[in-house]
Amino acid sequence: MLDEDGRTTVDDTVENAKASTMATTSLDQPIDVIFVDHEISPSQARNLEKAVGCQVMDRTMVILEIFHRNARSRAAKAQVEIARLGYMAPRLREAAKLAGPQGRQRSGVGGRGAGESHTELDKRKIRDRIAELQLEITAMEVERKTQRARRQDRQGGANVALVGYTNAGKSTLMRALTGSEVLVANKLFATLDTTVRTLYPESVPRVLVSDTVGFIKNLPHGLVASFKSTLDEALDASLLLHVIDASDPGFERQLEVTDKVLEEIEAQDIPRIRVFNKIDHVGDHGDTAAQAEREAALRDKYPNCIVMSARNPEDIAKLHKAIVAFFQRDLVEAELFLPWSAQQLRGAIFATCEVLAERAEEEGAFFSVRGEQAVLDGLRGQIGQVR
Ligand SMILES: Nc1nc2c(ncn2[C@@H]2O[C@H](COP(=O)(O)OP(=O)(O)O)[C@@H](O)[C@H]2O)c(=O)[nH]1
Ligand SMILES: [Mg+2]
Repeated sequence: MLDEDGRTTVDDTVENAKASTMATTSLDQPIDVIFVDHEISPSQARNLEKAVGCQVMDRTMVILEIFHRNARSRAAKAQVEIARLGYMAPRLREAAKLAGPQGRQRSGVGGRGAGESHTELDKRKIRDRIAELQLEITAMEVERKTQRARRQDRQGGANVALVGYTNAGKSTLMRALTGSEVLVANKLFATLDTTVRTLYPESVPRVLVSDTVGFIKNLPHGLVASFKSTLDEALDASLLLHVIDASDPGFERQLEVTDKVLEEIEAQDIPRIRVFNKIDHVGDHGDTAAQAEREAALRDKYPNCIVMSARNPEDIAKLHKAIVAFFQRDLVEAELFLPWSAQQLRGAIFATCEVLAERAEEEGAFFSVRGEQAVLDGLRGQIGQVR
């Protein structure tokens, strides 16, 4: 097949696509979209779409879509929009070119200046919008730095973010750590974003876990900025779980890339636990000797790391424990006395502290608890007032 400029293009892809269309059609399952794991030119995409009769998405577009779904902060959203506009601009031109002089597609809004084609107008609009977004981002960056400093001062919020290469097992761990049944059951009512959930079983303090978009190799150049901005939430975490696929032959390189990006987004000072996942997948299936060897090497090289398999419930429990231990490192143990007249505060004690033991006496109940110093002081104050 030739594209508009007469160059040979995606012959094989089209033939394969046609073949797969037919194969799938015979199964009575129409194809909605074809993904091409490569960057393709706008004209290639058009030609492919014409040939196979369904939507075609290339690698960049799929990645953009993922970023779009993962962008949470205003800055991240703006950054992703810039990348999308940059991606769209040449494609609008292409659409207009292919539609021909009469059948120009209406792809913009608003009136058109004298002698200006829709495409030129769209191009100008896109440029203006990008400039506008860029200004917004600069302003937001300043604001963000202040907010972050304030958040760190407050020290509040036990947040842990899962970061690492794509396919390392982040989402699997996220589900395991937060309880998938709970998830499904809660979905309709969940006010939290789909990628932020509570650590389950719940702990004191309550820990929020967030999944992040995975790192990938061959990230298209134009997407670097938006990728980094989708990692914003990692910046707000007080603990990072850096998940690494220990069974991937290239895991050390992936680990370095992740470390480097974390440094670039200024997350290098956030406490971090390295989680070497998929240990069950090292060597041939069930080759426990190879697994033990890899585990020993990892422990040697990365002190304090966790070596595990997301498929092993005991390992998940261990990881859960390590997370809770991290957030409980500043907790103090104390004894609270709650007179019978102040029993309405019982719920508050259970909600804010870990209750180690409870003992009833004549005048009231004694609680052995573990909690944050400030919380304990607050409870004592409240009890004192009721008395
Ligand atoms: N064998 C094995 N496979 C795993 C493990 N953890 C995750 N996987 C698989 O690895 C693939 C990628 O996992 P996913 O959680 O989507 O990775 P993410 O891209 O980091 O979110 C999935 O097919 C998982 O089932 C593990 O500990 N052992
Ligand atoms: Mg994932």
